[in-house]
Amino acid sequence: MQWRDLDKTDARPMLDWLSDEAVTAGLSGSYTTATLQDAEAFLCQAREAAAEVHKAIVTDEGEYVGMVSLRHINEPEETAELAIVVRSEFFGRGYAWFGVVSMLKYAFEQLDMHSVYWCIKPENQRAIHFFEKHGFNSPDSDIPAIIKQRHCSENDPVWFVAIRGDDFENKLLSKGAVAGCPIVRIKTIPTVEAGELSFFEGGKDIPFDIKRIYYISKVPEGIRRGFHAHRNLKQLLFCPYGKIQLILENASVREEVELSDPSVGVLITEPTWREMLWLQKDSVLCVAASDYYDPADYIRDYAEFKGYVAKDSKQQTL
Ligand code: T46
Repeated sequence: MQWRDLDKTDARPMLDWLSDEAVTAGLSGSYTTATLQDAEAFLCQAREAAAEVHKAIVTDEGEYVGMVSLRHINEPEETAELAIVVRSEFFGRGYAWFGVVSMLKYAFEQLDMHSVYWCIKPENQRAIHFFEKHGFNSPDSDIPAIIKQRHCSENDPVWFVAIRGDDFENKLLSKGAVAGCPIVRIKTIPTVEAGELSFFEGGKDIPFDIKRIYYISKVPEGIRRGFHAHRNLKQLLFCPYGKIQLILENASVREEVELSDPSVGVLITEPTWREMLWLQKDSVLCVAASDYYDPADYIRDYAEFKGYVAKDSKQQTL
């Protein structure tokens, strides 16, 4: 996934989301009557607007996915407002997160902003859940009056903020666990101007002896794998190259984490449903496992998994 400046050829795919209720229902303003000329006029204006930055989010193949913007860039106050929109066929594939992270980095690193704000209509639960899941929130009282004022016609918007210096990419990592699976730092030794070396030792750095190592490579972007749990197998998963989203579910929660740092891994030692989404082509998923390959250890049926972990957690509470 990539971003680039807006281009006039974006008008047609833009019209796609402008006429898509699944996207526009969550936005303020009415777009149902927008025409190709409106989209072209917007692109023309957006490229020239002062105090605004707009970027197109595109696939590695160059297909237009959506748009991310910084508006009301206030240099003296070092504040700006963020907006993002993604075509519905790209929902749940990591593009929104990519757009948000890229634009926040741009705001803090290139434009020297201090705070970036955005608000979501309360009925847009999908977007609210998305930002909360990534660790963002903000009490209403933290929002500067001038920014709130611009949204006074909206009913009780839910506010979010990112502050310069926030480790927003790793907010979830700082939680320490995903669906009960610990997120672990893998020992890593930097060598001056020659990269870094990471290592872990079975039984010492991870709570099991390693009987098997496997890795998954050459996966195109957007592909999902996994969709199973293990009864007994314990594993450490890490991504030495690229970016992979790991979706984990235990008896009570379903959570996700992005693996992109070679010195971060996720330890799965309890029966946990897993799905892996390749956010970047050619990313590599490496796994150190506590046992030899055994097809009988897999639970590949989701309903069976839910029954299996429900029984397990009932036993633990008895
Ligand atoms: C897991 C996630 C993270 C073997 O023959 N030996 C092996 O050690 C493994 C791991 C797989 N295989 C065979 C079984 C299938 O015919 O390789 C084929 C692909 O395996 P699968 O569809 O299970 O791959 P993923 O990516 O869905 O899941 C894998 C692991 O299997 C699983 O244990 O936790 O990665």
